[in-house]
Amino acid sequence: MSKNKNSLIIDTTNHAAKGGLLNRRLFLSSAIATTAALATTRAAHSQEIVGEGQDDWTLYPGSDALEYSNRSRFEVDSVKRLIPNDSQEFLDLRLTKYVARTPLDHLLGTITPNGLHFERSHQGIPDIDPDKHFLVIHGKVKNPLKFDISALENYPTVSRNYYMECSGNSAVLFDETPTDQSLQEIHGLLSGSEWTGVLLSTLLDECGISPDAKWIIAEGADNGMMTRSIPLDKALDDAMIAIRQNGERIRPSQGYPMRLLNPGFEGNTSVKWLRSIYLSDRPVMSVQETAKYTDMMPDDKALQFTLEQDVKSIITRPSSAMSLKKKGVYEITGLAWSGKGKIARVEVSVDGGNTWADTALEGPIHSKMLTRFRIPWMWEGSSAILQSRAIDEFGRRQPSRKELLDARGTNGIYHYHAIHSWDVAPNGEIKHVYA
Ligand SMILES: Nc1nc2c(c(=O)[nH]1)N[C@H]1C(S)=C(S)[C@@H](COP(=O)(O)O)O[C@H]1N2
Ligand SMILES: [Mo]
Repeated sequence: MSKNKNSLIIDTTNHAAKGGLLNRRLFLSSAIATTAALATTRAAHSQEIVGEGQDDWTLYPGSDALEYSNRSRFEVDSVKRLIPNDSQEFLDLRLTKYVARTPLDHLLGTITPNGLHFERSHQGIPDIDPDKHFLVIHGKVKNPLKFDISALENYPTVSRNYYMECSGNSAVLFDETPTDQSLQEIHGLLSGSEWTGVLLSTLLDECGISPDAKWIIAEGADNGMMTRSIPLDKALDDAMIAIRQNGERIRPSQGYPMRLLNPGFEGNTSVKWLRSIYLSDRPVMSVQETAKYTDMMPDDKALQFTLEQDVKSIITRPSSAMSLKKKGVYEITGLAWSGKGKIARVEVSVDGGNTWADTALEGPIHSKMLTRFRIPWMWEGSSAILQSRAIDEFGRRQPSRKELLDARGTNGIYHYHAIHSWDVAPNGEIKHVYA
């Protein structure tokens, strides 16, 4: 047995990269669980926990069951942030001013609780009676059909884990000066769920697709009638009409009673409160795919229909929402995702990108879903720059900020997916920087 328990950490064979990054398997081994240094960041000894000064909840009977249960009243910090936008553009377009962001720093695992799913509803959330709502599939089909919610539930359903990300997520990072916004404000237009519904291919099969159909045009039943054109290939691949999210009926803010879900595509294409799918030989060129949601290039031309999202990752802990109180071993953890498929690898650097170490990925790894990565880090109390970079199963690698801006310039606002940097100061404070 080891004479000095700390030797395990200090032993250079366990160092995976410069700056104190340790082998990703260390947390899994029982050896590290007994390591003294860990006590600095892990729970105190159990006798101290059961000690005096605690209210004794065993003395009184608890409250009774509810028909629909709530989370603990102490969970006040884990809330969406409503970030108002009062700009003239928003007023002119009658856009609702709030964009609600997921508290990524409060979450572990990969599923976002329904009440914390990020939310963007351009013209507000309609109050739809499911008995009066239906979906029509028409246009270039042999057999136009109409489906209400109970008809949909009679088809074979699938349940799959997918992330959803607004293409405007992280857009503030196109700015020249680094923002002082938090993790939630910068990256919170991102969530992950188990979605249950009917594959669109099943319904299209029933309608019979005309040979000259190339696009589907999806329309919502909200005040703005959100309309997007999606290539037929996607509709026949993994697009689904989602009716449930994490087991319960999707919520009004997520498109109750049914929404289109295009896994791995920019969030805007997943039309909520879906009421019509029209098959066409061409895209409809709606405002959402001409004036909006196009990628401005440095030469002032714009790329259109850049629907599939790229590979991306972010460190959620430690992050701007906290500061490191003392030296010791911390777990660096975060999320990685790719609009094309599965995450193959995530690396972390704590020295500003000079050296990188492989992280442990938590399985099962789902295609087009958030994947959690983690790696232990021995923080010695000096300044550090924390970064993560993801690679997907097709070898697509997350670019540096410089690589992204060299290719795309700074005229755009969508699809920012470069490596993100957190600066850790010697006093333990954490803020966003460009590195
Ligand atoms: N009908 C309709 N669908 C919509 C929207 C909308 O305003 N109306 N917003 C879109 C945008 S911009 C995004 S990012 C996603 C957000 O989905 P969520 O609110 O469920 O997170 O829905 C998309 N679908
Ligand atoms: Mo969006």
